[in-house]
Amino acid sequence: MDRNAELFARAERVIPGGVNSPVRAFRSVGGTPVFASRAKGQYLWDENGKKYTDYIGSWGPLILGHAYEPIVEAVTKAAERGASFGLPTEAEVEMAELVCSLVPGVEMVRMVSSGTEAVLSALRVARGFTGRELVVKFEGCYHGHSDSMLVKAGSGLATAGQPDSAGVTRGTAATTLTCAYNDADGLEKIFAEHGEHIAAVIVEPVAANMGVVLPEEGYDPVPACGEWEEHTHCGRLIPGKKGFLERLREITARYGALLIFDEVITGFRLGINCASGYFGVTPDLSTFGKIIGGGLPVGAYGGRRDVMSCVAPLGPVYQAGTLSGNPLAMAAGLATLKTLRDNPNIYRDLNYLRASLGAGLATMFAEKGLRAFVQGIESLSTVFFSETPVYSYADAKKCDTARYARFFNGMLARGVLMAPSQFEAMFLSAAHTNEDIEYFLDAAKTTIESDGF
Ligand code: KE4
Repeated sequence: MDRNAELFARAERVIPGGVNSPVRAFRSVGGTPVFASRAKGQYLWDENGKKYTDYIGSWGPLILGHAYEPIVEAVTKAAERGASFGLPTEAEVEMAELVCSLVPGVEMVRMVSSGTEAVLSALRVARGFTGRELVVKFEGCYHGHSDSMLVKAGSGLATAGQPDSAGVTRGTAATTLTCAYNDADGLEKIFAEHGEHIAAVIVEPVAANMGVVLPEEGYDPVPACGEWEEHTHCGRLIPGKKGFLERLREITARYGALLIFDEVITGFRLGINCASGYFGVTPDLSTFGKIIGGGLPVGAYGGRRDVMSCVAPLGPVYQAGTLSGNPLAMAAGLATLKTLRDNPNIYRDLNYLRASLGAGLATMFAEKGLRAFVQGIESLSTVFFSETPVYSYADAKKCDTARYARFFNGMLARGVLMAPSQFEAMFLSAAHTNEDIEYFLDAAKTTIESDGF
C-alpha cells in the first residue's frame, strides 16, 4: 500500500483536510500529498522511500538545506540545557543584536513564534503608535492568517476590503484597504481619500505568495520567454526611474503613515541585509519569520526605536508569547544567520543557480513555443504558465493553473518536488548544485514533451 495514501486517509479522519496547513494538501495540483519521512541537504524522502530534490524547502526557512549540521548541533546542545524557561536568555539578546546589526532601520526587535504573529503584532504597534485605524495591503500579498490580513479587494479602488475568509467580521475587514501590487498611483489615490486615517501600509518587498512578482523598481518588463538574459532581477534597471517601493516610502512618509516590509520570505533570503538593504528602501517596521528560525518556529518584528518603544512593558501596546524567543529556536536561527553572515558567497552562488534554472527553462519553453514566464530574484523563482509577464495579482490569476498542475505532477513523478501551487515560490538552498539544476531541466524537458502536457 502507498504509505502516503495510507497516512493521508488516517490524517483526514482527525486533522482538517488531513494537513496542518492548507497548501500541504496538494488540492490545487491534485493527487495524494507527499508525506515527508526525512530530508538532508537538498534531498527529501517520502514515506514510500521515494527521493526528491526539494524546492519547497519548508516554504523558505531552509536556505542552508535540510538538517544542516551546525543547526542540528546547536539545537541538540540547546535542548540539553532545557527547552524553555519563561525567562530571558542570552541567546535572545544575541539574536536581537544580530538582527539590529544586519537590517537597515531595525533599532529594536521583538521575537514571536510565527510570521503571522509578527505581522499582527506589527500592525497593532502601527495603530498604537499613530492612533489611526486603517491599514493598506496589496492584492495577492499574503501576510499570515490574522483577521485583518484575510481581506480581499472591496468593490472599487479605495473602498474598504471584504472578508477573504469565513469568520472575519465585516468590521475588521472594513479597516483594511487594498490596492493592486506595483500600483503606486493607486496607492496615491487611496491616501488622497483616507490618508489621515491610515496607520500603515504593509507590503511584501518582493511578492512571493502569488508566485514571485518583483516590485517594479524601475525595471524594463520581464524579458519575454526565450529572451532571457543574465539578470539578478527580472528586467533591466532604468536609472533614475522611481520604483514601486521608493514610491511607497515617499507616500507613507508624506502622510505620517508607517511603511511595514513583510520580510517573512525576503528576510535574509534576498541577502544578509534583507530587502530593505537589497533595494535601499528603509521601512519603519519589518516583520520576519522562516529563515530567522532556521526551521524552528520563530517570527519577529522590529524597526524604529520610537515606534518599538510603544510595545509592552515599555509602552501601551500589549503583545506577549509563552514561547517567544524560545532557546531551541534561537539556537537554530543564530546558527543560520551567522552562517549566512560569514559566508556571503552563499548568496552569490544561490543567485547563479536560480538564474541558470530560469535561463534553461525560458530557453526550453521558447524552443517549444510554450508561453511561460520564469520570474525570479536571488534564490526565489516561479514558473508562470501565463501569456504575459506577471506584475500583479490580476496578471497572476490569468495563469493556466491546470497546466501548472500537469507540470508539477510530471516533475513530481521524476523526483522533483516543486511548490504544489502556481501561486507559490520555489526556494533554492545552499545545498542545491549545478547537477540538481541540470536534473531539473532534464525532467522539465521530458515533462513538457510528454503526452497531454
Ligand atoms: P507563518 O505564520 O506561516 O509563519 O507566516 C505567515 C507569512 C507572513 N508573511 C509572508 C510574506 C508569508 O509568506 C507568510 C507565510 N508563507 C506561506 C508560504 N507562502 C507559509 C506556508 C503555509 O502557509 O503553509
